[in-house]
Amino acid sequence: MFTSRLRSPAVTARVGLWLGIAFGLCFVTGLISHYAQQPSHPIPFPTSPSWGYRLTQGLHVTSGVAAIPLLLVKLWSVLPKLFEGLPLRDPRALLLTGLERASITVLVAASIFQLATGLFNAAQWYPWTTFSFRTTHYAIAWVAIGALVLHIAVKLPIIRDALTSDIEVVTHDRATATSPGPLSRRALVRTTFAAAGVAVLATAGSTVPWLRRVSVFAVRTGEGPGGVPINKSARAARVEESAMSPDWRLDVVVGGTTTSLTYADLRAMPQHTVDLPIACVEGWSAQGTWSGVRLADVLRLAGATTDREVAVTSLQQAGAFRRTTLPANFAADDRTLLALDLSGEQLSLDHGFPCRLIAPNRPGVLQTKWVSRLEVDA
Ligand SMILES: Nc1nc2c(c(=O)[nH]1)N[C@H]1C(S)=C(S)[C@@H](COP(=O)(O)O)O[C@H]1N2
Ligand SMILES: [Mo]
Repeated sequence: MFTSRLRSPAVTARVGLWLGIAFGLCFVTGLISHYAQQPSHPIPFPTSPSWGYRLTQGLHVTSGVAAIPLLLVKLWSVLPKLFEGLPLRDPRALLLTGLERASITVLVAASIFQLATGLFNAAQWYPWTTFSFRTTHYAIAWVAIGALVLHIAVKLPIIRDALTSDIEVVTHDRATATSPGPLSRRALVRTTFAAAGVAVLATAGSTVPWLRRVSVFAVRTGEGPGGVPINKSARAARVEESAMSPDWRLDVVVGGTTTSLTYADLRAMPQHTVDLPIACVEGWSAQGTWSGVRLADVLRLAGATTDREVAVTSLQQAGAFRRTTLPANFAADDRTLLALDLSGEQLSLDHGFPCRLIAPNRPGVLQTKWVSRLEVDA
């Protein structure tokens, strides 16, 4: 069994190096995304650059997708290890081998869990109903990265050796790995990197416009009104009636005192235009030209100062994103609008009519649509 010379540490180390880089990038950008979505920030999350989250979340999803072929080939290359016998006679060696295998089991399980749940989430397929995606994906990320660091530390000597010698060198090969495979090691590694490259192109298209045509994996390639895709429709959010109602008001509650503004009131205020992206946590993003009123102007009109966080509530009655918290530095930023128009046209119902929040460097999931209420402490 397992006689192929392709299953060699020389291959494992090369693919593993790039898998490690992809995991590291994915981990760091994931931490950023998790932090950005916290309701409050001990260290303020910056509002600039406006495209920051677009970049980090695009990298997060892309590096995660690239990791899939890398992980598959890496696991394939070490498969024989699964069948190696345990050193049963030597208790010390048995303990060490046992610990190493346990840590690898944790690493493999956590990695597969992260890549699978991430992929499902990006495809907007939620087979899980019993746990929160974000909390779980975040917790297991620490498990995966901890196990990865341990794994690299244990394997460092052999990794260094394998990476500094020619790929065809057989020093670290198993004794039984003697038959040449159907392709050379170099070709196998190149094919693996090419597969990761294809996966990157196929995903990055949801963020990079000119790549859209080749992006078979990009989940939201359909153009919506104003060149911005639609995530949740007004129908799905069950707001069609309330959003179209002539009774719609924007209630601005400042320390218990409510100021109600009509749509015409908002239209009569000074209008501003900003170019800001919608950058979805699922990895797709699109730039839009938004016009409307500055959130800070609305707050001041209602007698609020702009140094407080703002609770933003949607007409939507159910769902996790109906109510979001806008940190004080976002509320004060001049680019943060209650948008009434997209691309010079009245906001479509699906993009959040009568008005939606649009702020710089903010996860798409927090760019609340169909806003009906703002609340600030006095
Ligand atoms: N009320 C409400 N606002 C919402 C959502 C929602 O489900 N309900 N989805 C959010 C998500 S996940 C994204 S990515 C953006 C997408 O905005 P768009 O549909 O206008 O592109 O809206 C956000 N605003
Ligand atoms: Mo989103």
